[in-house]
Amino acid sequence: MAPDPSDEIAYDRRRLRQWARGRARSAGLERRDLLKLFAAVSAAGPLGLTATEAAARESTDAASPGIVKPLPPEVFTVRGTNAETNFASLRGTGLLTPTDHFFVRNHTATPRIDAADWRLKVWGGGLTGGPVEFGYDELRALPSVSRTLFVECAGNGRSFYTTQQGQQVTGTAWTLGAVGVARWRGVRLADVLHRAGIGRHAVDVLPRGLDDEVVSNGVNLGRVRRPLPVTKALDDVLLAYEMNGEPLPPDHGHPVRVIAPGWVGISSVKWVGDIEVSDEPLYTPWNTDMYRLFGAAYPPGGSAPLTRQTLKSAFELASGATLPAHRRTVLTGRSWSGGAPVRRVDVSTDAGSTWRRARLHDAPRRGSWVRWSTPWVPHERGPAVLLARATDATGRVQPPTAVHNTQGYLFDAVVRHPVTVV
Ligand SMILES: Nc1nc2c(c(=O)[nH]1)N[C@H]1C(S)=C(S)[C@@H](COP(=O)(O)O)O[C@H]1N2
Ligand SMILES: [Mo]
Repeated sequence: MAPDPSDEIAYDRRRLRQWARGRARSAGLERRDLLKLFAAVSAAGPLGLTATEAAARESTDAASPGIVKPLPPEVFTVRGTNAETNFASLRGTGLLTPTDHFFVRNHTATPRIDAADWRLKVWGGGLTGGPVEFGYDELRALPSVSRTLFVECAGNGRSFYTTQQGQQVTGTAWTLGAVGVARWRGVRLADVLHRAGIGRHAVDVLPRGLDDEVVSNGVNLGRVRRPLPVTKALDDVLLAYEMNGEPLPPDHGHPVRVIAPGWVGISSVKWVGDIEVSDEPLYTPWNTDMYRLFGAAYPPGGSAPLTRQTLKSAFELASGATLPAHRRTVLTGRSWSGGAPVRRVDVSTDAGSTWRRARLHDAPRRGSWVRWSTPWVPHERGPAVLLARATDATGRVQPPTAVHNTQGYLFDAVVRHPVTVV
């Protein structure tokens, strides 16, 4: 269960007051930088911090987004420093997203890290003793676990707030391809934390990436880092070193990344270099100004920090695809959720007037997606709108519209997929 948002807001205000009095740490941000940032935030409106993404976009030349793997245009749409998977390219690829099709979301650029030189340092006041280091081979010698899980950006589907609901949002204009499912192998973060001597007084666990520091509006936000509550960290989080049976590739966190099942992608810190275990709540830009919901439907201080991803569906078909009239087409797609597993998917080929149940090709499973299909013989030539609507095991159904938030996170509405019958 997410904590009560009002508690979170009170907590943040308290932290900011403490911090302003110099009593609380700002988790690596210089005080004068934060002041500069707050000034920029107020000048830019309520959400200046998403300028991180804007800055990343501006400073990027499309030909070199800082991603190592090839980005063929049939597979990826490059968006600044990021690459979105084209859903049409997943048709026929199996349950797991092939690694060469897996989306990449980088705040800066993929670093090249040699596993032989890599060390993981676990440190902080939430340990019963001093810092403990692990090398790559030591980590690989610990008991391993393998799990099939998606990683999905909190902003996946963001562009539909604008194109479908006419609302303004900030951030990378993803369609639905900022998600992928892989088989991750690694060690339980809990095992590492226990070996490092985590104490009963630990509150937050803060993994930090080894990629470059993020600079936004001239303010150095430091390295990508977002605290996990100790309950999540000790529950099901992995430190993964393999993806789909191979060592993690550079773009996805080589040599080791965090995988936080079901949670917003930012929780799954790549290229992890150190983990602070704290005996007090930690504050970073990634759990305060970013990755919370702000807007008319939310309290002035924003929602609680985001945890789970929401319910979504996508067709494995290009937007605006042409389909032959009077011929049988098999429509395919995938649905997924960070909450209860998807139990049912309904498809409409007439913009929502009638629906039929799609056939599921996978058993509903938590933290993964289900593939589905339904045949269609279109008879009328011209434009048509396809819809896919998932229902999860608790009976939750994708709504017709998503509740707006200014940074465009967690879009959960049914997406209108235009096609042309020829
Ligand atoms: N160190 C580091 N970790 C990171 C990021 C980053 O830029 N740096 N991006 C995060 C975000 S916002 C997402 S959505 C996922 C994307 O993982 P992928 O690139 O392997 O698909 O990684 C997360 N972990
Ligand atoms: Mo993300």
